Amino acid sequence: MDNTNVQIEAIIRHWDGELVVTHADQLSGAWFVIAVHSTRLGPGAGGTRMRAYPSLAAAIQDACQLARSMTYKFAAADFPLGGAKAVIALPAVWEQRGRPELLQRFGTLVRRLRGLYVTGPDVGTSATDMDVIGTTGAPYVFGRTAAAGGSGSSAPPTAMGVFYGIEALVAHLFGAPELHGRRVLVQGAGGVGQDLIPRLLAAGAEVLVSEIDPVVVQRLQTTGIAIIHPDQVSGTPCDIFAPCALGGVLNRETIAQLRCRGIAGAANNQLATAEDAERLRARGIVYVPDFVVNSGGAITVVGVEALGWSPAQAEAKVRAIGDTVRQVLQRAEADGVTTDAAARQLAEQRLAQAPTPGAHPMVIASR
Ligand code: PPY
Repeated sequence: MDNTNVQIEAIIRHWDGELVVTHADQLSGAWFVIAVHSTRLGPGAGGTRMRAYPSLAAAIQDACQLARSMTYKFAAADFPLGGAKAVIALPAVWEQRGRPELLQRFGTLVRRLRGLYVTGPDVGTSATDMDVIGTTGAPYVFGRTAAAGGSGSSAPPTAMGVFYGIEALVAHLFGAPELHGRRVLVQGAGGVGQDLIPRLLAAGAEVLVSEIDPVVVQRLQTTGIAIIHPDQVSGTPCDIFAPCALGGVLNRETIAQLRCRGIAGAANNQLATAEDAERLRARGIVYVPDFVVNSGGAITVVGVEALGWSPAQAEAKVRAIGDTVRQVLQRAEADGVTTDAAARQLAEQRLAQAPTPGAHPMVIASR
């Protein structure tokens, strides 16, 4: 058997999830990968990430790891969904022109799973893309635009949850939640980052931003916000570091360089390895687990679109993320464990009380 098969076998065998669906999209050369990690608390839910990967194995690995985080995210938020994730792994050469048809073919695959997996936006997909996926994938598609009957982008409620999480972190570190005069470094001014920045500024924080897209950097420069070169992020002194770009940013090298007191941001899978939680603790840096603080978007769009939440109810649930952060930080301190371990313990307690995988009725559907 060649090396690729060995890799794929190892990834799936060593993963603790329930199911991986792979589909070769012949017309585009893309792969569709849907990883359902857990259906203990409800249907597997998670956004669709769309980008190029070096290999199919890398795409499967990303989907599996992100799906596991979704399980913990919904469990920590006490929300009735399981964890899953989809990846549309684009070929190296690809025509944007074929995007709508590609998304529609992906939607067909989602619908054929009959609610075992429900989707939403992630890195590389937007509310507009959800509209297109929804033409074939409804009712298993969340986060469509308001015009298409959805609740719109999940970025603003995600940013709101991260903001409450930062306030709780600041209160834990400094004794009061006020952000006035606190220096916050936001890595990534994409969907969530660009919504978080004005919230932080309005609260009186000093905001530094790092961004790799030159077009976005140019736009930020006109606002007068301090721009940090992407290579300088870990070494820049700040009170709070808010990773809002891609995962893996907290690793052996960056943790050694960090000059922040605490970390809370929206990116999924910020820790490169499980040991990095201990490395942060050893350095006295308080890390708010990503899956605790970045659930605002997912719970809002599904809460509003499937559970009939009012905007006020959704806001209250997002505000409660701050309470969960406080609880996790206190528990970690009291038990002398990492914040990551404390948060996982909280999520695992909820999972342990739930029925066995597959026992849950698959009834989540968007309006
Ligand atoms: C995430 O929070 O990382 C998501 O994947 C977002 C999401 C998940 C499920 C439905 C809508 C949005």
